[in-house]
Order: sequence, then structure tokens, then C-alpha cells
Amino acid sequence: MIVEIWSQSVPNRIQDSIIGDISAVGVHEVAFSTWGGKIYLCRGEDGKRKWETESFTYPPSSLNLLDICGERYLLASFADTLRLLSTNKGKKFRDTSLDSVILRTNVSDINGDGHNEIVVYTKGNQLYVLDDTFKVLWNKNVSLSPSPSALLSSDIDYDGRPELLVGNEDSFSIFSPSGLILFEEN
Ligand SMILES: [Ca+2]
Ligand SMILES: [Ca+2]
Repeated sequence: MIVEIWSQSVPNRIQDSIIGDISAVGVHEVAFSTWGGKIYLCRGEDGKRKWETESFTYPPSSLNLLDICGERYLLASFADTLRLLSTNKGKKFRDTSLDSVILRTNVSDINGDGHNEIVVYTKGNQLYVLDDTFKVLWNKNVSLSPSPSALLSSDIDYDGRPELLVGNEDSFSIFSPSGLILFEEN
């Protein structure tokens, strides 16, 4: 049985949500993005809204958390813009534009150096790996239809170094941390 703890309504459909200690204050919170191009942060305990952003361009993509030098940020994308927001007030910290609408993002230490990278797949079939300053480390044309449902980092061959797996329900590719293609299954 599902028991409702709290609810709230927003003017537009919700696109993605994450739960966790988002603003690193020791309690659980909920962040969600909507098709109105806004992100909201609520207290997990009672749903009390802590902040909401201005309306950015839509459509929004997935939300991720990114820790940089001990500070926690919220990573989101709106159309072709990748954006980092402060988690305590939702203010814009950094953004960059890519070739086309961003369909999926993920955050993971794909080269095992202890710092997270940002993996992005765009409507223009471009796969990007960026560092936390938004510098593009590499990008490749990876044509997948439908667009990938997974951008995952894992040590698939147990050699102690992570690989990047990009795939949908029909096919997937595995890349080395530097962007070399190791395996393709179509
Ligand atoms: Ca890394
Ligand atoms: Ca490996």
C-alpha cells in the first residue's frame, strides 16, 4: 500500500526528480524539473519548498548531483544548454551550450581519477565527456535509435579501470575512458 506523505502541484508536467541530501545539509530533499523549464527543491520531510529557479528554456533533461571540491551542485540541462546550479539557492553557477538538444546526462568518474566527469548525449547523436569545468574531454558521433537509455560507467572487464557503456534496449557500445571504442553490439 502506498501512503501519501505530502504532495504539491506545479503548473507543468514533471520531467525528472532526484531524492537525496541535495544541498548537503544532512537531511533528505527532493529536486525536480518541469516542462516549464524550472527546477524546484523541497524538503523531504514535509515537501516545504526551499527554492525554485527562474524559467529556463525547455525541454529539461535529467537531473544529477555533482560534487566539485567539496561543494555540491545540481546538474541539469535545458535544450542545448548544460547548467550547474548551486544547491542552496538554485542560482546559476556555470553553463555551456552543446551542438543540439541534450537528451540524457550522467555524472560518473569515468577515468578513475577521483573527480567526476559529465557524460552527455545529444539529439545530434553526439556523445560528450566533459570535466567539471565543462571542458570537453572528448566527443564522438554515436548514432543510436532510440536514443540511449543508459550512460553508465563500470569496470566491465575487471581490469581495475572503468569503461563507459552507452546503450538502449537494442544496442550498446563500450568506450575506454579516453573515448576509444572497445565494443559495439547492434
Ligand atoms: Ca574522473
Ligand atoms: Ca575495465
